[in-house]
Amino acid sequence: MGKTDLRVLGDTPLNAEPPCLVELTRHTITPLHLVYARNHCMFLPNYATASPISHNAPPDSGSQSKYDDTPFSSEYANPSDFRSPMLGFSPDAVDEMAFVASVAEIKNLASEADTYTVKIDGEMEGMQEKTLSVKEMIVHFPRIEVVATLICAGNRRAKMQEKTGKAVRGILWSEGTIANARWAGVPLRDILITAGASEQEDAQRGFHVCFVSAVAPCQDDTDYGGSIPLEKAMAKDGDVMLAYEMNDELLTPDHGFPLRVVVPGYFGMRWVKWVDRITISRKESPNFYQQRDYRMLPECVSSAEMANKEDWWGRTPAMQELNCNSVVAHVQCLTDACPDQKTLKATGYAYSHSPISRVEISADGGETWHEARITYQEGRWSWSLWECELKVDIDVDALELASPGRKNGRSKTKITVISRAFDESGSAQDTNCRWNLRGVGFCGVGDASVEVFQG
Ligand SMILES: Nc1nc2c(c(=O)[nH]1)N[C@H]1C(S)=C(S)[C@@H](COP(=O)(O)O)O[C@H]1N2
Ligand SMILES: [Mo]
Repeated sequence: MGKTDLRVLGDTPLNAEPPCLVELTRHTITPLHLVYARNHCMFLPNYATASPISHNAPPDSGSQSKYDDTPFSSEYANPSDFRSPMLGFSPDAVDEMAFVASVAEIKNLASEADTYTVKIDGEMEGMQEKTLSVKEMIVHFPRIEVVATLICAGNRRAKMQEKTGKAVRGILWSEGTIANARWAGVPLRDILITAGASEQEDAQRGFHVCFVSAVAPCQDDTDYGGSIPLEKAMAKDGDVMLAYEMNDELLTPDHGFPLRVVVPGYFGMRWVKWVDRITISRKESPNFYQQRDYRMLPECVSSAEMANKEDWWGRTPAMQELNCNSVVAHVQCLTDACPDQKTLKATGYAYSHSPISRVEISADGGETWHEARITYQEGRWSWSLWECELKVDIDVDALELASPGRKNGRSKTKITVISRAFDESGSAQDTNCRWNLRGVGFCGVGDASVEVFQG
C-alpha cells in the first residue's frame, strides 16, 4: 500500500509513522504513503480470504518492500467471514494477508458495499434498530466532504520522555502521527436520525455514541471501540461522518475500508476504523480503549498498578478534543556567512480543536517571540502549516570563549527554536504540559535545533 516511506515501530499490529517531518509538512494534504498507521488489533482486517491467496510475488521478497503497491492477486470474503477464518492464522500468514490488497483491487470490490453492514441502535426513546449497508448509505444519504487532521493521542510521546527524562509507557511515537486528509462520507447525524435519535439538543445531553469494530481482536479487548458525546455527533457543524473515502480515493484497508468514523477536532482513537456497530448509550463506551487508556493521568500516578488499584482511570476524564499544539518540523540557517547575525528559517505545524489563530517562535528560549506566517489552513478542522524567518544575533566573543566545537577551524553553536500556538477559541498551547504515564497529549513547546558556524 505504498507505505515504504514509513518507519515501522511495530509489525503485528502494524504501527508506523513517517520519519521525516520536513517531507510530511511539505504537503498540505498528506499523501497516502505518508499517512501514519495506528492499530491495536492483532492484524488488519483486509477482506482477503484465507485461501486461495496467490501472490504474484511474496510481499517481502528481495528489495521489494512488503508495503509495496504491487497488485497481488487475492480473493475477498464477505465481512462476516473475516473473523473466524483469520483467527486461526499464524502471525506470519496474517502479516502477509494484511498487505495483499491493493487499492486497484479494492476499487473492483463493488460487492463489498452491498454486504458490509453497520448496525445502529440506542437507548434513546423512539430509537429503532437499523442495519444499513455501505451501499445504502452511499445511495440514500448525502455525501459530505471535509478536510480534517487525524492525530494520534500519542503523538510527541518520545518528546515527552525526552523533555521530562521520565519513561512513558507506549509506542515511542515521534511527531509524525498526524495526517491532514480530505474525507468523504455520510453525515453520522443523518444516520442516527434515521435510527430515531432525537434532534432536540436537550434530549441529547448526557448520551454518548459508541462505535465498535468487531472484525479483529485487539491487544487489550476483544474488539476495538470508543465513544463521543452525542451532541458532537449531532451538531450540524460538528462534521462527524462515516467516511468511505480519503483523499478522493476509497479508503485503503489499513485506514478502515470500507467505513471508518471521522471526528474532526477529536483525537484519532475515536476515529474507529472498520466500524460495524453504532449504539447511542447513556454511558461512554465500555471498551478498554475508552475506559483504561487515552486519559492524561495526573503526574503522581507513576505505575499501571497504581492507576488500576487507585482507580485513576475512573477519576480522570477520557481525552476527546484536540489540545492546542505546535511542532517545529525544521530549522535551517539561511545566511551562514555573517559572523554575528544569522537568519534562520523555521517551519512546522500546529493544530487545535478550533482553528489556529497564531503561532509564535522564539530563538532565545522564550524571552522574545516572533509571529510566524500561517501558510496553510483549510476550513475549520485542518492542521495549520507555518513558517518564520528570524534574525538571531550571535555573541561571537562568548562563542569563541566557550568554543563548543570547531569544524574546519570555525566555531559552531547550536540554536534551538521553540514554538507555541494559540487558537480562535482563546486556548493557548499549555507549554507546561507534564509527564503522564501513557505519554498522551504532550503539548510542551515545539522545538528543533540547527548548528550555525561563525565566520
Ligand atoms: N478498529 C480500529 N480503529 C482504530 C484503531 C484500532 O486499533 N482499531 N486505532 C485508533 C487510533 S489510536 C488511531 S490514532 C487511528 C489511526 O488511524 P490510521 O491508522 O488510519 O492512521 O485509528 C483509530 N481507530
Ligand atoms: Mo492513536
